Amino acid sequence: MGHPKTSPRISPDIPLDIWPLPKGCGYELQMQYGSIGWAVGTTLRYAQVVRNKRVIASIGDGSFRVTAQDVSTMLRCEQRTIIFLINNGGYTTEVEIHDGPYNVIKNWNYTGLVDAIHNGEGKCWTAKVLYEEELINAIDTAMGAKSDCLCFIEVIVHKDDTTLMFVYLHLMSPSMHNMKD
Ligand SMILES: Cc1ncc(C[n+]2csc(CCOP(=O)(O)OP(=O)(O)O)c2C)c(N)n1
Ligand SMILES: [Mg+2]
Repeated sequence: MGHPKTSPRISPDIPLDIWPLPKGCGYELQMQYGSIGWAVGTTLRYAQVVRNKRVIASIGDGSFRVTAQDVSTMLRCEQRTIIFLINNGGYTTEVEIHDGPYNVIKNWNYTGLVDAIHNGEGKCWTAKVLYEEELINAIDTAMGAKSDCLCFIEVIVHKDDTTLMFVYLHLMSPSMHNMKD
């Protein structure tokens, strides 16, 4: 969220090219800060500032596990955030830059972890999805029947599933993949 005394930024009239957002919809990107683990704490704070809105967060498995305990405070504060946990089994961004065995991380049951944090106190709903139809159903539920809950949707994707930006990066700089220590 940047400086703690500032409010979340409001997106400009011309939204991001890659993620067209409705006018007036704020957003924050981890790329500005460059540290994994940032997104969970940021989501907590953001939701606390914009109580009249619903925050949607998309967080990688490697990043989420660094600061996962903040979900506990989100529940205590009765936040209704929707978190998409992108589980691709490791540090795919790092794989694209410099591959190595250290980019594979021990897989967790992320929905199970959030269920354990929930522990029956507060309003929380979790789902683990593998297919597009399941994802669509989960979004419908999060926006409908569970709109009063913190919704945590773990999306299982292929380990090489990455952003278009990295595809471009590859095309422009194929030598990146051949870097040696
Ligand atoms: C504190 C910190 N440690 C290490 C890194 C290096 N790093 C950049 S991206 C990344 C992997 C993030 O993994 P994940 O959140 O699962 O996202 P994915 O790349 O798999 O989509 C790492 C370790 C970092 N940016 N910040
Ligand atoms: Mg990952």
